[in-house]
Amino acid sequence: MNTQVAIIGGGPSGLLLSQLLNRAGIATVILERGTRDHVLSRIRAGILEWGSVEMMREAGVGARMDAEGFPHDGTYITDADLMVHIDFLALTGKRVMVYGQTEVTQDLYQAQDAMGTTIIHGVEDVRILDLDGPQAAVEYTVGGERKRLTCAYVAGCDGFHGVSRKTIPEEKRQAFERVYPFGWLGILSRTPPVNDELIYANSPHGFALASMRNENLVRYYVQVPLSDTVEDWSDERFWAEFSRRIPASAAARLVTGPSIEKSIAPLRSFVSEPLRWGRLFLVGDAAHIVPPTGAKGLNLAFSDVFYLHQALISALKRGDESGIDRYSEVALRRIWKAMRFSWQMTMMLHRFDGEDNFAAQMRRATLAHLAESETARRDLAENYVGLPF
Ligand code: FAS
Ligand code: PHB
Repeated sequence: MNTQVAIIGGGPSGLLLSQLLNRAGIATVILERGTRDHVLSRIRAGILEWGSVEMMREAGVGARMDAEGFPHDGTYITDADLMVHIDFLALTGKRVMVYGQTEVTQDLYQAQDAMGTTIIHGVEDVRILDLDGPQAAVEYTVGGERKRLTCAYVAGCDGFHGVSRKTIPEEKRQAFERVYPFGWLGILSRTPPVNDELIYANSPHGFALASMRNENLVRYYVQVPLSDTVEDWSDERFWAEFSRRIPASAAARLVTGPSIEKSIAPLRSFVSEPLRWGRLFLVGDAAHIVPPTGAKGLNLAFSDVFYLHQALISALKRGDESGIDRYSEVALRRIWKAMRFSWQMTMMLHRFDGEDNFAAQMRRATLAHLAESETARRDLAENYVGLPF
């Protein structure tokens, strides 16, 4: 089989890239390890930067997002009972959209089906070959049969545990990493949100985040030690811990209920350079991971897609390879700024086991400055809503 762009991974980055390329008349094949149900069962991101919103609309998949998503003009950063409102709209003229990654992925799959693009699920043992030849090749097994797909370019959209990054020789890759000594325990519950906007809560007991999916479905998180498992956390224990970490005024409004999903995600900052190796281009979590404190993971994947789809269209439609030659350098410039913001938000809002009283004071002083300085609030706001592409 032959195509123009082989896309490894049918998550949000692979799907959006395929959608944008096919709308430009470029043929793709997506090779996805999991079933569609498995991909859609994962509960992940909840916030879209406005640049991501505009990409969804440009890709022709913004209708349900615009109908069912919730534009948010701000968020709260709290320290015990100190509540600092970050007014995105007043400070930057931009807002964000509350619309879950599950819905984004669902919308993209639906649009891809409508276009009749080729998505092959259940692939195993993917190998990426001939990256320095006149055309690349991808070999894979599906239904017990070994297959070979030739293509002009390969997009590695297969996430942190995928095969694409490891296809680049280890001695040619440089990794940058920070692993945090805690995770986030997240729940979904069919209850009304405790607040109209998100609350990022710092407290002496640790971090909590009050997010949402709609007016009767919340997504709440608490920071937990890496040694904890979901089994250690009954709903009762979660609600008690969550309510003592958010401000008392919010806790007084908290409506609790049974969790319908509960999971623990580890936190890490990670970047692998370069993003290109011959005819292979790394995209999204295949190249980088951010702690979810800055709501950047999904948005950074879309940022890579923004640059790569334009570069591939130029190369394949006009023979202009300048975009693909600069993809790694240009995408990494924005990746590192989001990496910094996500790290800074994580350091500002989490308690580290064994930290001394000076560290706790630095956190409190940072939040106190945020409360008093419009400049500090504008810096946070412009990073949160998304820096320009
Ligand atoms: P994905 O990992 O989503 O997709 C990669 C796809 O490739 C998967 O479908 C996988 O099955 C497939 N694949 C893997 N190996 C393959 C192979 N060898 N062959 C074929 N296919 C293969 N971001 C936020 O902004 N906010 C959050 O709250 C948040 N929470 C998260 C919680 C968890 C537990 C995780 C893991 C991530 C979270 N993220 C969050 C980040 C997340 O949203 C990612 O940034 C986003 O899924 C990135 O999308 P992709 O790059 O498409 O990678
Ligand atoms: C979520 O709703 O899942 C969410 C929102 C904001 C974050 C992280 C996760 O920073």
